[in-house]
Amino acid sequence: MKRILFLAALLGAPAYAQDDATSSVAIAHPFAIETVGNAPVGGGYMTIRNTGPRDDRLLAVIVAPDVAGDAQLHEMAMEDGVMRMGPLEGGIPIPAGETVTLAPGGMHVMFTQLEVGLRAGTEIPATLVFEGAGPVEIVFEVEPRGGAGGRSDH
Ligand SMILES: [Cu+2]
Repeated sequence: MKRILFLAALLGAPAYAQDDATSSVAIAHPFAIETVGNAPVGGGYMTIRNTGPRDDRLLAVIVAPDVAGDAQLHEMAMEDGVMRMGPLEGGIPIPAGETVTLAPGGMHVMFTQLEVGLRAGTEIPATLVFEGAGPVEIVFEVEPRGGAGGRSDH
């Protein structure tokens, strides 16, 4: 919790953000796709709906250090005919009343420094840090490759 508040302060979000009744988000189907072998990185996906009247922004994802060394917000985009990915500077805007989807081939959470990859059937507890709605606890379910989630980015 300390780390979240520190991060919120660092990013300029008010520490009392979670008490702001006018900011709220709903997270649907947070999932990750199992890695091949002990790959050091894996992708996480979900649907975020802003149910409040104010624009919000997903600033960061915090993941337990025993699962992944770090989690970053990434996007994939075609550049000169080549698919590239990189960090999303400034987070992901979640406009009021709208739904934003993180999915394979697009925006995603990138789990890095994985000890033993991601195994289907396991769970990744994480905290999403929103500028307005504050910290939101979620659990990514790791799904098998080739499942409903489609192919992995990585
Ligand atoms: Cu990535």
